[in-house]
Amino acid sequence: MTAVDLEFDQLNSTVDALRRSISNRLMYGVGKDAATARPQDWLNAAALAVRDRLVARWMKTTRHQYEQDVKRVYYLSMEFLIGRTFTNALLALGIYDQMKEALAGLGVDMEAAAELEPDAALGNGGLGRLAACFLDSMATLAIPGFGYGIRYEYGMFRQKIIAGEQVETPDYWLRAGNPWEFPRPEVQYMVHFGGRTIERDGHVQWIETEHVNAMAYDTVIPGFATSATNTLRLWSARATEELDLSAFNQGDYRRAVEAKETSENVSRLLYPDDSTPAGRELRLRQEYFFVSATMQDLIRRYQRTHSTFGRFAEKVAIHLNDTHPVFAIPELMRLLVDIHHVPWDRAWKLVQQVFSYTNHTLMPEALETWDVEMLARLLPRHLEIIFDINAEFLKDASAHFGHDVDVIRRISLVDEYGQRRVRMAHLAIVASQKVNGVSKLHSQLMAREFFKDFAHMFPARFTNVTNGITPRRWLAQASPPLSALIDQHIGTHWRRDLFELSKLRALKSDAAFSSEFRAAKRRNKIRLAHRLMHDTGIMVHPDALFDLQVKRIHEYKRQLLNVLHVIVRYNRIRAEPERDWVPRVVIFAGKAASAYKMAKTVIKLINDVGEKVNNDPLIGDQLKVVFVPNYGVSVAELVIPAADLSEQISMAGTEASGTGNMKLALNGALTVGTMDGANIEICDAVGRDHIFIFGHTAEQVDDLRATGYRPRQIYEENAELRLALDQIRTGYFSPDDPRRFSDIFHTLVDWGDHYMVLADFAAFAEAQDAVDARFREPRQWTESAIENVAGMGQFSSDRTIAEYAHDIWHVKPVDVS
Ligand code: 26V
Repeated sequence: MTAVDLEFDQLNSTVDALRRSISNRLMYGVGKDAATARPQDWLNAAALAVRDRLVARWMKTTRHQYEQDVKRVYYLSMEFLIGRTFTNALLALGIYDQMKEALAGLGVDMEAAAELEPDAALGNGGLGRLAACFLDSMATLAIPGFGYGIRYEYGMFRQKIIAGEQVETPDYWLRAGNPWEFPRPEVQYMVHFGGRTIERDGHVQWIETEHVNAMAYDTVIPGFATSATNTLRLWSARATEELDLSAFNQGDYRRAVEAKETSENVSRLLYPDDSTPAGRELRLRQEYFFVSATMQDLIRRYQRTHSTFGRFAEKVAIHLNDTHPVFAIPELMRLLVDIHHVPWDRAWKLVQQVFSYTNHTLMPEALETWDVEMLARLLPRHLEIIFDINAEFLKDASAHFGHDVDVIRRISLVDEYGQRRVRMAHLAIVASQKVNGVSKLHSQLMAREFFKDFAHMFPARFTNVTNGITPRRWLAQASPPLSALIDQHIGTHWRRDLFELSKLRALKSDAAFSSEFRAAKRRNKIRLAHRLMHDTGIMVHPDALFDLQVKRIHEYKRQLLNVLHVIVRYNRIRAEPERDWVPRVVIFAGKAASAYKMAKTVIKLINDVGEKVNNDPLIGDQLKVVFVPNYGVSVAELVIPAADLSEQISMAGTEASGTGNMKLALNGALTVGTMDGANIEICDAVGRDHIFIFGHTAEQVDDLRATGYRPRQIYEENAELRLALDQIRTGYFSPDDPRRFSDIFHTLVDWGDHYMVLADFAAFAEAQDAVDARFREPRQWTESAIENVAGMGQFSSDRTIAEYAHDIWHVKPVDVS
């Protein structure tokens, strides 16, 4: 590479310099002047001024990575739930106050402008947000990590609540442009579909395919307080010229344009469903589209500095965020064997050295499989490769297990029962050098139950890496009052070393600190109360206990358990309105997959119960029920810092980890939770006295199921619960449509109560009574809250990424000095 020495402005970040940059960017970047600029234009100009300051670091990091010929991590994920970038980038650069002042000098209120930035909502929930926290941590730790995914034009749908029901509207998040991305039209790869395979000169060729180009868009990922800066590369579908021309030459212009549109659909929208594999061809195309481009890109990058594949495994680690990117495995095999003519055995060895896989859910309905017939039609070469991998694997398995047909049938990559399907998790496990779960319990269940045959064959492959969250976004950015208080007492270094928070333990009985801690929480509660008033018209009192359950709406997460308790509480208050109740605001937020009827009914039930409770003059401020619409990263940043209580009440054994549980505890909320996912580790970290644990453990759930679970008996024997369920069944909350919720009743009482809501109800109600008792003692409550914050060190995604880097990827930080 030859290069001239460029002369460009070295940008400093004094208030004056920033003001000048913003003015320049407004004029020359956005094309407006102060007279015509709308708030959105100011935001874009300011964002470009920030971006300019990141770019020099970005170039430098890339150059260092190249010069040091570092091993790189490719983090493949269908979802990256980044949220907003502006404030995050300001904090990473340490120029928040300067920018605020510079904008104020230009007559712009920065915080108001920041609210105009749309969320990059390119994900459904936990898995996507985890990927975003990981990008933040990889950059902060200077790990040479690339995120790879899809640049969906439509992200997660926007949720409106109309007459208590979820209404989905499309989220065209790119409407006002995206100042954080760089289009790279020069980086395009062709991705093929369909066709057939032939053998020629001893090599397989995949011919007569249709194709689409994948074009790269790069987003800068700044590390916090470091010049290390990484890249998130997202692919967008572009019609290939061949495709345009073939129809055009035949004189059919309209068909040519239509074909172009159709081929570009592949990156159009995010599948808004995390509950079932939407058995859709387009989803399969998406998965293959982005991994094919990614594998081509990483081979090209490797080949820039290496002439053979001899050092491939020393320089490349590829991580599969769940099974969605698993086609990367046969695709890399295809590229190595068919295109680069690496012998099969050697290619397979390389593949097994570079891949690793994280499982994020054991819910059987979410484990991906693909119909063999569809694969034969869309990806015929990949199906052959998968069959070949399977044949060899089953040979090894027979050797390992003896000829036990049951085991062989269970572990085969192909489910032969009924319509043949490829099991993507099995392919991921067979091809990966490490496979991990996301909490201790989840990893145990994986190795001992769900994938036990694999764990028997490859014991060293299975491991645990408990999830984490970035403290930059989830404390520093989301809660300015609490961050400032912590800074005053223990300094600012906790942002990079979250274990520093343990120093707060020494202050837990300090009366002055406790009262400032309470004041910080109160400010966050007031901020939320204002927004609730504005958005929902519901007035809540900031001295009430703010009780949050915020997450995707799903039966296994048991929002219904929470609602049942709300109803019981309501009945109790109505029976004795004069008693001295602990006032509560029960806040729900979350989206339901659009096809998930039961989840949508649960949203309606929450709103109907809220309608009744909130308007009952007997109740007043003792109880409020609020559903906050459109849960996503930005809403989370608003509501989480305002929580007193965190509901983590999934049936034990179903929530792989949870990360909202960590965000809430980090913000000083006490958890009421089951022994599930990372709750168990949170319990260990904060101490049994500072968390409200209830309900059946995973083992007890199994036992109960084995001995015969009878929900109707619980219904009959618990009078308070029976009343609540009867109210649901008979239309007490839905007088306009008394049978609206009868399916909810029957699901719980008559149809098996699959998630054992009734089995845990009594224990849950008891735990809630203990919550009330503790909340009556503000000093004790605050002590527990401080213990929670102090115990969160291990839940930083920096710790998580350090473990991946050391134990799984074997990568080291790049030296950026
Ligand atoms: C599945 C599918 C199927 C096809 C349609 C689109 C789609 C999108 C996502 C999923 C799987 C979602 C799995 C997931 O989000 N798991 C969550 O991962 C978190 C991070 O590890 C973890 O904390 C949560 O417990 C787990 O539910």
